[in-house]
Amino acid sequence: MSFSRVHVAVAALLVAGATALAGPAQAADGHRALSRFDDGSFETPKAPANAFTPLTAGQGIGPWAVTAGSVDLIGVGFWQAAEGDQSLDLNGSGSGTVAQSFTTVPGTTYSVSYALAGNPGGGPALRTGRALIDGQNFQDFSFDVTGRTRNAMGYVGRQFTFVAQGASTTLSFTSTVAGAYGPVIDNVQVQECKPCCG
Ligand SMILES: [Ca+2]
Repeated sequence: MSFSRVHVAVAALLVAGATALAGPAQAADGHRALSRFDDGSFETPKAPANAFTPLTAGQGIGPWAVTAGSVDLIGVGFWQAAEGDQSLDLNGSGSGTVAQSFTTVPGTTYSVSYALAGNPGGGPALRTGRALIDGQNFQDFSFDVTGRTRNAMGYVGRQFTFVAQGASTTLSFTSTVAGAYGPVIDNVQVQECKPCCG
């Protein structure tokens, strides 16, 4: 009987010890786990085929949030996507902004790349916008839709780098053109630079 009790007590101590060992390892990380950058291709949720879902500030697009104005999530078949089926018009009824926060390692350099085009349906030829990191402007972009169609969007690649300041970084894309025809983005990728990138 007494042996059995000791045995149970030792087992309990071992479990407690294992928990204590696991605890400091997690705490030493210094921050709670945040999500990784995700769905830069705007594939979720699904917008209706051959149409689009209008979204306004306060609404989400999977891991993205619409943080200002309005945008349109473009469904499969409405126009060419750069990757997958869907893409994002940064203008809904007017200019809009989307943002996503994700885990970063402070002091580490990251590369952001994305595909850029413009809504060819109307409006001024030049579609302009900005990519921001933690609210700071990191890249102005523009796209001329002259000669472009829904079946020939003419996506171009854009890229920039940033050094993470904190354990979480917020990437935003905002339109700086008025009206309902905005810059179109797709295939946003964030990658840690090892050891450097261009
Ligand atoms: Ca896509």
